[in-house]
Amino acid sequence: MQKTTRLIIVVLVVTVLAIGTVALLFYEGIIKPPTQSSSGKTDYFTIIEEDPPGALAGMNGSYYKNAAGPPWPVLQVHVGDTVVITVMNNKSSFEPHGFGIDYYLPSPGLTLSPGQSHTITFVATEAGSFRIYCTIECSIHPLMQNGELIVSAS
Ligand SMILES: [Cu+2]
Repeated sequence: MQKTTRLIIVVLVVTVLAIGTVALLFYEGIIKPPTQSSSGKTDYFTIIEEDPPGALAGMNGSYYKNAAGPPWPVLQVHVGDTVVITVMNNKSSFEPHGFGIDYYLPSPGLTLSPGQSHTITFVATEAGSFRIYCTIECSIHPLMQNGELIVSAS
């Protein structure tokens, strides 16, 4: 075999392996495709969940709000924004809590043990009001059903 032919074969093999590796990393979710934000804006939120008597009991203190009153917590974004929400079940909690958002993170959503946190990222593609709620039966469940994500049409 000629030297040039051997070199071409080596280059081809290395190229195929490199493409295969990148494809595998995408497939395994290690490399993520860029999120399609059309507004170029990113909105960051933190939701703390915990049991009473913590100051933020429920979701960001929803335990202390009237369950029939206005929604709490309320997250406001615009269509096209990238939304980054970090949800944490405070380590002072004695039980798991859940987290869901109608349409964007439907039930079963997230389940977080005491001390666990999780960050979700999505693009707000759909305008409207979406309920934010706990997805698992916890001891203060009714007081964690009335959050709201408001996605305004730009
Ligand atoms: Cu619950």
